[in-house]
Amino acid sequence: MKIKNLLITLSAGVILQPVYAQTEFQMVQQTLPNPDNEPSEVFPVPHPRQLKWQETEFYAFFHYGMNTYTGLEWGNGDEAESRFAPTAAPNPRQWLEAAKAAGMRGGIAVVKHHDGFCLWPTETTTHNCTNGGNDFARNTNIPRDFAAAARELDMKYGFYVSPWDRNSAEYGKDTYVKNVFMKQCEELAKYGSDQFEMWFDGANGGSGYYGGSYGTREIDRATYYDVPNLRDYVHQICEDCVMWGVGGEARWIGNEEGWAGQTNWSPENRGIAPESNGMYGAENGWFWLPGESDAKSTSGGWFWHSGQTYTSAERLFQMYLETVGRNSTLILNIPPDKAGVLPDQSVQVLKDLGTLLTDRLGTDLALKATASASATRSAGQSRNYNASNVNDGDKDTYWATDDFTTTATITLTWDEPQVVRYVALMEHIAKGQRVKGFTIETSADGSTWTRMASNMETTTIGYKRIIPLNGSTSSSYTSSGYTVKAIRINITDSRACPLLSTVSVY
Ligand code: FUL
Repeated sequence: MKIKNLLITLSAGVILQPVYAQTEFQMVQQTLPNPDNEPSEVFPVPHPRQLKWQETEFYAFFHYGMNTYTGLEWGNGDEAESRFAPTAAPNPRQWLEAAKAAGMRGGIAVVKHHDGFCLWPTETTTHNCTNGGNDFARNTNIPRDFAAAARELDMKYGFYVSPWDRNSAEYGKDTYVKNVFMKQCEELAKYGSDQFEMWFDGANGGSGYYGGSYGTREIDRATYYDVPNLRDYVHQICEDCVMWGVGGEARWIGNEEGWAGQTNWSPENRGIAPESNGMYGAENGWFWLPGESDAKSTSGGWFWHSGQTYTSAERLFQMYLETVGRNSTLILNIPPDKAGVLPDQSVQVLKDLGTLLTDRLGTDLALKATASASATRSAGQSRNYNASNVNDGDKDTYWATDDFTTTATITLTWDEPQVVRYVALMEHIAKGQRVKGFTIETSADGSTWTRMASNMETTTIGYKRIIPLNGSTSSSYTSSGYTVKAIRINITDSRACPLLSTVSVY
């Protein structure tokens, strides 16, 4: 009986007729709890913005600013604004074009280094380019021009803004964070809501000019920059912008030589809060804190210096294998010179690198192979987990095994023998990083197998792992390669059922 009917009946004072209990039927649509039989997540998992960020893989770092003109690496903060005097209008489009030719998908421009000099007309300080030494300086606006060029070239972009400010009189006080640093980040965020990364260096050497009161100012990096609010502040404007380093959404790989650990987990525990550095990550880490490797392509520092020499394309290719090929991103520094352009030698090296990448990792032979697996997860209503998902050219489909099946093999077979040198594997990391051990074998006849690269640590995969089949990242390209009919990947250990989105062969 409905309560309402009962009340009416009682309030009438008389029961006129028997009231029968009403049974109310409700249509319940029965849904299976997991109609697609999707594997559960293994935590921690990436935030969607971290996933998009990871796909940028390889991008440029452009250290340009006051130091380009003073020859320093860490300006003291007392440099007169007039010393910033480009000999031509700085040309971020030229920087990004060269980066694109190298196979990079984006770039980060340094717009404020530790000396506090800002390369945009900021309201937070007079120590900026509008007070520079000539008209080229006064008309400089790197965030504006860099963002515009990136969009034109279909590249991702972001900015390096140094938290440490050796020029500001406020540095070390709360007022600096509130009125200077946060505001600078906000100004920069407004140059484009489509930014992919903001770079917050952890360096704080203490000493500086600090508005004329030379001295040392220590801060507690874990709390001083009010990182939780900073993150919210920027994400309100730039939803997909990963806050690097001090920002706590991606970690420094722990060296500046361009290599990550062969075993490299994206889960990590906070080290020196709120950042964490590490070549290897932590299998049971609490946070998704993927690694980024920052490396130089020139001798002598991050900024341009006369007489600098250029790292060879071959060595840069090795760095690529040891970073992007080891579940890290690579941010490669290319410093613009006093004219605000990349020198010809830099442009040439980048072009050569692009050619190496295209020649060696540009044609995926797996796309014409047939994939099979020793175990395959049962399909759901609208998706399957077949082996063929690893070579269908679709990053969102993946091969999986049933829950609790943590070892399995996946085999690619060709009708005709292929000459191969590299295998690249990708996990479907949206559901967590899982694989802990694997081996790769090749077969010339489809029945006898030879283990490849057995000298390498074939442990983690993560977003991407590239294995040179000859076991060497430094002389990975052997002109003869290996002639094979089939390649077999054995997953030997995994935190939960393995999910592979892609197997590529080059
Ligand atoms: C370091 C800084 O101190 C260097 O000057 C440079 O910007 C590098 C990328 O990060 O920690």
